[in-house]
Amino acid sequence: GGSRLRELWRSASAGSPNSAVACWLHCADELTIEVLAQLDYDAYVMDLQHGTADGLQAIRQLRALQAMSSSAALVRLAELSASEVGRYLDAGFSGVICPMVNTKAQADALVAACRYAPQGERSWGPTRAMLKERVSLKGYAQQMRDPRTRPVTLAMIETRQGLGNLPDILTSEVDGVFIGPMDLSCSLDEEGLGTAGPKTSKAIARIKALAHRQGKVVGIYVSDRSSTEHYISKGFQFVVSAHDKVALMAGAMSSLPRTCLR
Ligand code: 3PY
Ligand code: MG
Repeated sequence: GGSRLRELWRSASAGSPNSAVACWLHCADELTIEVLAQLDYDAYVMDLQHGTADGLQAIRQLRALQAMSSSAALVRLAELSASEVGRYLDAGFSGVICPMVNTKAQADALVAACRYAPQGERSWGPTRAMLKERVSLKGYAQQMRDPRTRPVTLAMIETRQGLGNLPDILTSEVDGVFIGPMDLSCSLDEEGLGTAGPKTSKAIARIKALAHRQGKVVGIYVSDRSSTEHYISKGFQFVVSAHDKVALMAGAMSSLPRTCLR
């Protein structure tokens, strides 16, 4: 799972940033993820902030994915909550994306929630994760300490405050930052939502430059091929390119008889 992302990132070189291409799930449904699993994205993200799944359903989707695929399964949390982080890691998710990380203290709390003492504050109880990995208690504890196999942590930078505190946030031990262009453009009071506006695109370039200077992974959320290719070519290592909801609509529209096109 998560180690697949880390291997990809580790094998990156100057000419080849080895970007992970990810698929985002808004729909709380197992079949949807089973269909999209066929395309073998590097990672699948279950969105507990804006999707329709609750925690139990996200775990059902995780099982469905893992039955068909060895891709990384991540959750986008509804909010920064150590108990939620623990619950999803215990279920076998290999990483977490935390929305609205605005301060270094929040980034530190995210990392602490993913690590056992003395490095962090995660409570012991990897109920399903251990079964999935087929490891002993000791083996699991080792995996969680090993920088190659421990959970992937991505802090979302999507507010003016997060942008202002970015140099500080980047001194935390998160693996990287993940840009939410919708909230970021809102927060910057941009004319239109998304990546295109001048303030937002400048902010995106700044986030990337600062994060890469600090040796962190940078990710971004887009939803079309040209933006995906653009950010891959710019060296972004985690690009969300597909969404179940968008894909479903595009697929249906592609077969709609012309007489029904509005
Ligand atoms: C944003 O663009 O604000 C996101 O959180 C992506 O879902
Ligand atoms: Mg957002």
